[in-house]
Amino acid sequence: MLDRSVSFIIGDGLPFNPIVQVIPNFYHNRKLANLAEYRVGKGKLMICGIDIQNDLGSRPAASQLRRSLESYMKSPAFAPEAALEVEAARDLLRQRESGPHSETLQWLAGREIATGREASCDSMMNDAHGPQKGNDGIGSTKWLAGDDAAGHWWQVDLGEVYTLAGTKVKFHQEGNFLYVIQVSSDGAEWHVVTNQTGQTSIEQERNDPFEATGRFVKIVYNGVPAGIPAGHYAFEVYSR
Ligand SMILES: [Ca+2]
Repeated sequence: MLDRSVSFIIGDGLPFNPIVQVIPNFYHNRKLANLAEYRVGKGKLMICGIDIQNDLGSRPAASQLRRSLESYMKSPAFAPEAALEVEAARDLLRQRESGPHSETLQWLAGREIATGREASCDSMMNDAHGPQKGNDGIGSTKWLAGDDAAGHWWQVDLGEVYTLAGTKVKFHQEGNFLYVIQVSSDGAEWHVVTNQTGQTSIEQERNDPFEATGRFVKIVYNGVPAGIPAGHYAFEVYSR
């Protein structure tokens, strides 16, 4: 459900007691909520950043959440304690349209365009862990570099130039992988769109939203945990 959600930044000075709080990453420590309730004037407001509108037939959890929320809001139990001024409530809802500021994961709802495309790399452990395993759409297969040196890269050719919204990588294990994501239109001139060389996360999956146009997308593993080769199960690229 959270893949199809947006988070609201609850600004300083506003009451913060959300029903669903989102824990941001280490570097963007902000108060985020996916679900929160407020009194606004004489009314009551439920703010939901999770998609409980679309494709409910194939998303039973979202469908159930909607039903539960609706029944909760009709019940006397729906009595928000925290109050918001009308203007503050408006600002909160406006964020959704303001793009990058809202740490939105909306881009993940875009089209995934890298699976099955031609992949290459500068190093691989063996044929069973070749570059194509990194974007074959199969969760159990992985690309692995041939050794545990830093600096190995993997890239995908999307076939044509796209407007890109972000990437999602699932490393072959948890660990503090340091990486840079680069984009190129011609495979020769590269632009850095995401720089994660200073981060401390050990999460196995990382989402990196960015705005760029390009045909080739490359991940360079600038740092790997001791004794662990670069590599990933999946590298996804999303277009707008
Ligand atoms: Ca795979």
